[in-house]
Amino acid sequence: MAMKRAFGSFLFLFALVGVLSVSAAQNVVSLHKGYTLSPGASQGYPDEEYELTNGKYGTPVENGNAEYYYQDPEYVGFRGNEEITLLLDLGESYSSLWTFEVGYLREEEVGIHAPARIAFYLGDTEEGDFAFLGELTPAKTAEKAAVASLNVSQGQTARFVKVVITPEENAAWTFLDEISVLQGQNPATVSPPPSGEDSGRSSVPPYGDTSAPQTGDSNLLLFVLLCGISAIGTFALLGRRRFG
Ligand SMILES: [Ca+2]
Repeated sequence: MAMKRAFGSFLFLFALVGVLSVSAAQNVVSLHKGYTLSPGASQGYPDEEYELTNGKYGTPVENGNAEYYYQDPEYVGFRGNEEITLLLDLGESYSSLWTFEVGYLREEEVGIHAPARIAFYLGDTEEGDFAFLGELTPAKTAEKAAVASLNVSQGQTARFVKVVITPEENAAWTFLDEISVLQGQNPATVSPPPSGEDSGRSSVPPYGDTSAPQTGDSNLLLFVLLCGISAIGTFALLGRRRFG
């Protein structure tokens, strides 16, 4: 019996450590950092107090019988199809940067289109050279609000991140709600939690074609395995309490 208890406790602790290390695998280093936008946001849908790095995402706003995301002031709107450049200053140089994300809206009934392309560049100084990191073609998912993620195959080091967003040719508007740079362990070797703590949004990958390799199904397998071990450990402990 004592052996069984010890085994149950071991499994529980093992699973707990696994789950904790998964959630601590990546850290959002862009949170509340400053940036410049060129061109600036539209006056009707302005960027107040660095909304694109505040960790918050837009949610639907009720309007009569309909719900529209674009009416949430969390969105920053850009009119027309002019290229948008965001230059993010992380404040200091960070290493082990693995994931680069842009939250965007696709609400075509009101003229808001998903970006045609999103490209990322890294630099050490604001005025210096920027090296091309990768490019995404955001997918037209069923969900209106989505996050395009670039996972790179080598951890990067940089202080400045330049994000160039190319609107669709016929887009009247482009709406963005968050730009994130994540630091930590290679997400290809550690499973992400099922949903982000900050976003409250599904992490179903919205990405289409990308020049950087994507992570494989092994992440999901690892996560399911950890959940299974956690369940077994919990049941073992419960059994111990009930019958021990
Ligand atoms: Ca935001």
